[in-house]
Amino acid sequence: MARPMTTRRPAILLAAMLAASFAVAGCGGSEPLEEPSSVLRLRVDEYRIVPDHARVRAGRLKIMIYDAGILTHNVKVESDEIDPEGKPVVVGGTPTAHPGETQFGKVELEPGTYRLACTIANHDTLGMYGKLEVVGPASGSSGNVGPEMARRRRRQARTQGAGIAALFRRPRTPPGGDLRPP
Ligand SMILES: [Cu+2]
Repeated sequence: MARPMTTRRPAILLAAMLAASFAVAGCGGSEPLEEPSSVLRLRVDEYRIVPDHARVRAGRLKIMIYDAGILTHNVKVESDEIDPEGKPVVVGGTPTAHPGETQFGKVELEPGTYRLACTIANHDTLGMYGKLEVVGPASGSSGNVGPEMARRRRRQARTQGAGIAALFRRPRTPPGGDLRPP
């Protein structure tokens, strides 16, 4: 009762999920799905994320994927930042969904353009990716998004290595710029 967001009602959610996927089934592809709520509902199969273009508001976003395929899939959110190994920085996403399963992920997003991708095997290169536009005020105006984003980034840095931490500490250093610490 006190935490309605964490209460799982699979049957209702699945129904909503199916309704959402039917609603967007006829879309051409270039027109983004507008999600006024803070829940982004996606359907995944081989090898697609449907819709493959969505627009959401900045802040907390819950990502819900329904695996309508015959293989396991996930959806990760990649920023346009690149880590020292040349790979995109993953800012969040869902755990792996098995066929017929629904999975959830939570992510804090600042305005910008992000990439959605399934990171299982070579699904991404087989076409399993999409575009996520995040619009709205920057995190500074909301008060609590900034610190949460910072916490998330610190956690991510710990798991991905010191190189990432350095990247986040000096996000505006131009390529080829002075990389020595102050
Ligand atoms: Cu996949």
